[in-house]
Amino acid sequence: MERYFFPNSRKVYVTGSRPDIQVPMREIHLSPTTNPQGETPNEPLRIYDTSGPYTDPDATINLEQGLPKLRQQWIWERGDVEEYEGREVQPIDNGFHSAEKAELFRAFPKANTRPLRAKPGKCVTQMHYARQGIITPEMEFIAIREHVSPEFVRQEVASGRAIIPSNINHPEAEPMIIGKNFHVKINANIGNSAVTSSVEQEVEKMTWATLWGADTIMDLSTGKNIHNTREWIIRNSPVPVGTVPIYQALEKAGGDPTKLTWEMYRDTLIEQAEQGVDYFTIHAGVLLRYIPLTANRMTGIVSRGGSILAAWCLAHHQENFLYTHFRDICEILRSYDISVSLGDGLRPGSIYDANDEAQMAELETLGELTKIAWEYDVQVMIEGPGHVPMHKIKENVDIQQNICQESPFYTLGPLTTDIAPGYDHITSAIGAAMIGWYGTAMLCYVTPKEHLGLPNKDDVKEGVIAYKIAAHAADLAKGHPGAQKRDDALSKARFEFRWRDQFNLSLDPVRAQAYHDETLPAEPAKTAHFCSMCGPKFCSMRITQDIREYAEKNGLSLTEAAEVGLKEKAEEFREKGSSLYQ
Ligand code: IRN
Ligand code: FE2
Repeated sequence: MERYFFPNSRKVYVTGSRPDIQVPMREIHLSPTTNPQGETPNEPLRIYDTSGPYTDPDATINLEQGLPKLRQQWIWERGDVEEYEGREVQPIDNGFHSAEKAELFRAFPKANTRPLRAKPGKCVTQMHYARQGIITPEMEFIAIREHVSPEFVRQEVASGRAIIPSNINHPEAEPMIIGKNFHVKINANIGNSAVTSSVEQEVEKMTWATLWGADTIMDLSTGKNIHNTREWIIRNSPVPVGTVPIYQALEKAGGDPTKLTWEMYRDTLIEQAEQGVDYFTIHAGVLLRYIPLTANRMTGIVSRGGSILAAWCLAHHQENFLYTHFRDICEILRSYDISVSLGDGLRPGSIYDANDEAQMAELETLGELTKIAWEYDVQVMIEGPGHVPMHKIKENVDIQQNICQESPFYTLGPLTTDIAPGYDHITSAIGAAMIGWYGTAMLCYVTPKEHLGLPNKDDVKEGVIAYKIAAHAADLAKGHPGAQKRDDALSKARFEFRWRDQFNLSLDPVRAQAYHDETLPAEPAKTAHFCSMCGPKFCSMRITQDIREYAEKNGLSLTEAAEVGLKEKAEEFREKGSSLYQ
């Protein structure tokens, strides 16, 4: 596979209290500042890095092997897990008749390794350990990543304010945390209809999304090859993987929601649990009595999962089986440490429907389910909208935080207007930045293809970058310690005309340089004290530097220089008399 490396960057690992805690970071190297006195070096900058071993030139990547199982030892050490037979791996029904296509969807070579689960009567969730006062290696890893103390991480997880999605069957993932007192995270959805892509392409979408900064990915594949595609993705993913299990259950029901059963769903949960899915979106708050509340909406039910469950509830005139079986679900989740992301099946799908009764009714139920999950030490986050105009965003967070007792909020955008199909990464990044600032812990990206079609590679990148901007803007506004370092380093490089450093410190160095080179491709332009935007005469930064140099040459501070300047001007005026005004 093709690998990408960021310019002037080096992968570094910070070692924790034990040698197998190796926290990855990207170190960006900068050129020195030059001035008449000589050169002053600029410290390299270390940034949070989600890209995994793919950006480490020393790491060998073999997709057939999967990534190294960095958490394996930690999981075994706790003494709470056992290996077991697991489910029989399903026969591969790839739905294709040609051998060539079948090869594209072949099973992962190591799919038959035995899965882990909690020993009888044990709970293996990070929340469980946190509540017992235990700081796990995962927590310490995160503390180093987030520049906080391990004890702080433990407290946040114990209280339910933060979650560490970390299935014991996904030991390849680098631990990360989702909670309002940590960096705002972003999720990228990948995987879709299996007809249009192969497993290699799906794996590549995952590595591509994490390269640009996705903190988690969700595999939303539908179609007949879900199991295999997911196996390839999980084995090679350095970030937690989420899914919406009702999608696969629906495949098992032949695509007919009314044929779904609890047993089908439960088996799907276990199948995915054994593969290592780190969090499940579960639409357990779509209650039968809430469905009529959507009748007068502009856009009805827009959640895929929500609509499937509404169809089932109405057809059987029974309560949502995810709700009635929620305790059974928690029993499963706690034996693998899968976090639950309580789905917003009734989220508004238009500005018109924002913050309506159906949405708020479901949220009440999600609050109730949060408490139940916590009884089982299951880690929980809450999904939120959707489409919401700016003035109605804040109350979403306030109400969620209140009803769901500060459990992490995870929102889709929200889109702040409906009028820009083709640009919904922008309409939604505006909402995402705001909602992140108000306390949302993770932002689910939206690509430019939203409402229009399946995102391609470029769309995935556009979406991830738009959301990186939103998340980082939120971190700054929240005063997250250290968040501003990168801004300051970039601004300084910009002011000092260290063009290459400006590119390299940016979220997309390739684009930054390409845009610069479009008009000034020559090498000397990389140190020139202007760019083609204002030209040499009108560069404000250059003029500012001239002012500073003028002051320095005359041995003055800027304030003194301003005073001297004023005096000179005043004298000039006096000499010329009133002639200036005639
Ligand atoms: C996030 C917040 N609200 C919804 N999401 C995401 O939307 C969810 O995590 C999943 O990735 C995607 C599709 O959800 P529905 O349409 O099945 O609800
Ligand atoms: Fe939408």
